[in-house]
Amino acid sequence: MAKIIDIIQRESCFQPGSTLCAGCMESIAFQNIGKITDNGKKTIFGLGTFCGEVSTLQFPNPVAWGRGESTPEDWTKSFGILHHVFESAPTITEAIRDTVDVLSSVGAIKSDIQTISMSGDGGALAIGLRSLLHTINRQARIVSFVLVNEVFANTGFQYSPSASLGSDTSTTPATELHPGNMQPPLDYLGLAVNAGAGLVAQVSPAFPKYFLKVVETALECKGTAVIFIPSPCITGWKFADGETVELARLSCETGFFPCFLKKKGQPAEIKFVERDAAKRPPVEHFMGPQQRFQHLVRKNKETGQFEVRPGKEAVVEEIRTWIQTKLDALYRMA
Ligand SMILES: Cc1ncc(C[n+]2csc(CCOP(=O)(O)OP(=O)(O)O)c2C)c(N)n1
Ligand code: SF4
Repeated sequence: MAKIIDIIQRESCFQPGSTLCAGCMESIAFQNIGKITDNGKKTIFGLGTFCGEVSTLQFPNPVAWGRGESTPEDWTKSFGILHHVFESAPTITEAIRDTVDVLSSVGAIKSDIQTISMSGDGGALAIGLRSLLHTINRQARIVSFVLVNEVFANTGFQYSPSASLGSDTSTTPATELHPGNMQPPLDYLGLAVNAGAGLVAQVSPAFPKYFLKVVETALECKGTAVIFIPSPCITGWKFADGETVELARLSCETGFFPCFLKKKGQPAEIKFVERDAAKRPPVEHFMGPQQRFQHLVRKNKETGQFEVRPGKEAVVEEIRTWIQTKLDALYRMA
């Protein structure tokens, strides 16, 4: 594994010029992925339509992708990007992979190329779930990143299948009578494992060493590697400036988004979250700073602590049960 100190000095492929919201986790993730992939191999990305695409590729406005001044002739530094439809990033990246493999087999390409797809969770888990599952089933040698912000952000913060229980979205609004989204989130880690992925992981730049280790491992995977990146969305989740990374850390430690790694045929690894609820930070620590949960959790003016709103105990208990059930299932894979 490369050392963090060496990675920091590499060139990212994600540069100033995007219109992602200030404080968006996707920007942090892209900068990290950009540096990790600056490893002497050419990289081609296949992007679906999501915030990470519509806010970074606005031709003729500045395009945020690019590694310094490198041109396409600079084989190892430059990289390619192909934007395709919302739901098909894994499929189109698989096509790029196949093309690369054929060209390599006839000697037209001399050194290996890294092929990486990127989608939002709406693109990968709602309309594009078939694309993702079939790519896994075909064992395509790509790395597929899914940026999980729990909503269709760029089209108006509608519910997505990964939306947390109790979250207020534009299509599952929290009202006096209704506690927000009560559809249990899709078990996307289990789905990807059971579909036969070569590697399935959930990691966050909030844990940078582990993020680096997992992405480097995925780049070496012989089958499909799927990496989910929980992405606190400052505009949709409505939290204060400067809390993005802290919320990403808490999202793991409270069990909403456990860090997870499973290589095919090997036991899973669960990191930075305790199985025993009593040893985890309370869910209120993650929910409290976000307005999308303000109908369930409030700040106690006297103590300064976050607490469950009177009358909402049952909903929050359901959230705790969902987390425990999910963690138990992941630990069974360990
Ligand atoms: C077939 C199709 N349906 C709908 C759209 C409109 N659309 C573009 S992006 C998007 C939602 C993207 O959500 P997600 O993948 O979660 O990414 P995010 O915006 O949250 O980053 C939708 C509905 C589309 N481009 N194509
Ligand atoms: S809406 Fe959310 S995901 Fe989209 S750019 Fe803003 S913070 Fe990032």
